[in-house]
Amino acid sequence: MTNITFPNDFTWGCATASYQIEGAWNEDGKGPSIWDTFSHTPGRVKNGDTGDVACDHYHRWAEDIKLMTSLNLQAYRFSISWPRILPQGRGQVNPAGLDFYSRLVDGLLEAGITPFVTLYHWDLPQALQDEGGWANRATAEAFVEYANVVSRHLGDRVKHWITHNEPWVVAFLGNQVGIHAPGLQDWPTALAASHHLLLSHGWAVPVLRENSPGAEVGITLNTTVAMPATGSAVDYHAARDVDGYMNRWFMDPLYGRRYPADMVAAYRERGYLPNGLSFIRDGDLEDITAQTDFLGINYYTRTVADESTGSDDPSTRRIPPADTEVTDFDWEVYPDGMFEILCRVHFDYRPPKIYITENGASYSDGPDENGRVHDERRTSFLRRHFAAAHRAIEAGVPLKGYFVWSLMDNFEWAEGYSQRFGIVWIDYPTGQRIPKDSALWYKEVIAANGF
Ligand code: IFM
Repeated sequence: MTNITFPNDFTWGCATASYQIEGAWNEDGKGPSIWDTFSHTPGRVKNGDTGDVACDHYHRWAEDIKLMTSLNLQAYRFSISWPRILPQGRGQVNPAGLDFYSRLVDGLLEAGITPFVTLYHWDLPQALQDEGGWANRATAEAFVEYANVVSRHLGDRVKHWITHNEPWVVAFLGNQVGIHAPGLQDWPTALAASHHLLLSHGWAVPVLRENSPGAEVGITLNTTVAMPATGSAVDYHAARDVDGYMNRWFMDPLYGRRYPADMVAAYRERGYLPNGLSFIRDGDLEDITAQTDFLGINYYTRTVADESTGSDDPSTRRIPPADTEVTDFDWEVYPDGMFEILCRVHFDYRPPKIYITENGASYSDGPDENGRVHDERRTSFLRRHFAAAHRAIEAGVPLKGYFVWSLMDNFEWAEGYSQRFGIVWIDYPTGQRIPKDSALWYKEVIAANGF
């Protein structure tokens, strides 16, 4: 393979999320989140795992900054726990919560690591879920209050803000498929939630700009590359349906195209919109298109769609292609999809900048007798995805940075601790951190700005 060098201003980082690493679920005035409730409900999470302790990052954050420094990280993407700041979702502020993130931000800046802050990575205050969660328009208003409190406090030092992480997951895995908190299975609820998530993003953008002068503001979407399983017309339509469900339903309104007409028609026909689009009020679609500085793309795998499930529900249309390389999560390894999604987003929607805000893989390799973790499969995965991203840059995509998911093994939602995405191994009983071989390789990539 020839040498690959990234542009001089390219940013290399790692990403995490509050509920997945912090622990301290009920300390220092934090209120309960929907993930506390969900994980404490028997049968919801594999092995009964919870985020109560997780990686104990809440107490080990200083050690974790040293770890990042040792790996040459230039940027760190983390999320803020809303119920640590506003235990009831709105109203009374918890100063201890703000202080925690303030110390973290100061520590990062002292270490020369740029903080990228995600406001919402799924841990909604339970008090807001009790009032209807994201299906309730008032939750979007509460989000703006939360964004205001956080950015007034950190906006002098944080200059990269991400409003939401993966609103598709929040709306649909949480409210339609039901495998994530709050665990509902109701299409109308999920569709209303998706709208209020986007609306809250649009409303928060000007607030963040006001409180954080000169900051870059964006949103992160999980993306897939949807392909038909065969050349048949029905599989073509299945793939288009998956693309509409996961990609276009979010990207189109964000970039001023309103909700995709084919999906609105399909959802009406299937009875998912019994009250039509009544959750959209005058001005909402304009508000959602608030000008952003970047789009965050999370890319993991493609979706090969087929019609044989016989279902109208796009969430059931993924078939794992036979004989392909998969991760330990059974997700197909498809690096070309990185190139394809980056080019598609750039040429179709033209965000001013793009960051890969997540990419990585779950492999379970653990320490050998010498305490080393030889995760060659992860290194190979990353190398191929970095190369695909580089190809996209050469094709003209304004890709400005790459965040590996994840800095460390952590709580993988409904899968608990059974899936390990980290480039750093976590020994959960002791909390010990061991950089895997992929982390040591990544450190060299960052030093060389390529490989
Ligand atoms: O762990 C998650 C993360 O929270 C959001 N994006 C996908 C990752 C892997 O499933």
